[in-house]
Amino acid sequence: MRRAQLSNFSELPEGFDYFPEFLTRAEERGLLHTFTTLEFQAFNFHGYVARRRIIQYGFEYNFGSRRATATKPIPAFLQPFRERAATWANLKFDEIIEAVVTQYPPGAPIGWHRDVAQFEKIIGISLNSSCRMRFRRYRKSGQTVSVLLEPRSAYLIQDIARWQYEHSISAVKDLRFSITFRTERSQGRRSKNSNTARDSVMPSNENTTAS
Ligand SMILES: O=C(O)CCC(=O)C(=O)O
Repeated sequence: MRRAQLSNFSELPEGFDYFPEFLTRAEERGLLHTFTTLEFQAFNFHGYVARRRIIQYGFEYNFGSRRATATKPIPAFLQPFRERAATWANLKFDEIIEAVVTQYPPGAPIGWHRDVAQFEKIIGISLNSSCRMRFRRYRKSGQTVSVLLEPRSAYLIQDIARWQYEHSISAVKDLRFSITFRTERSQGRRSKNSNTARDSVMPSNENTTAS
């Protein structure tokens, strides 16, 4: 497994991993072309419409009902990357049950949040432009650390980085897309690093998360 040569990599929470050039340039071009055909939807968080737009496959999460329900299957164009992501994260292909493609127009951020508790591991792939992902302890004080996510790179968030930290992305300078793959969090396999009492369907900071 390759790791980013980043000066602050060692400061990032345990459970975060980074894979530069996870996609080839040709794969990135192909995906960006496919994305032009997708019908992205506004991300609506309790009536607040965020600037980023999304399309969800496999499962979709409803912030009103706080439930993830089955939706259209993960499409063929994402399958090779689902498989690659599963191999990198030591997962079986079908453990990845959800895929979200997100479009960030210039200026769009994603605010501080910990992903909803129905899901466990997160693998994110960045396309078209770079952005800065930040981490800080979830509902605790402490410093913020950040990592540059370059186009074609992937990151993995699991264990401590998944449950004891929240993350955000600063407003992007240029159009960015991401593919987020998530595994199911089974009741019987609750992470020892999670804190059930705090497994709310955050965002912990609704204003910035929905921005
Ligand atoms: O765009 C990304 O890479 C991050 C997405 C994210 O944090 C989320 O959808 O919860």
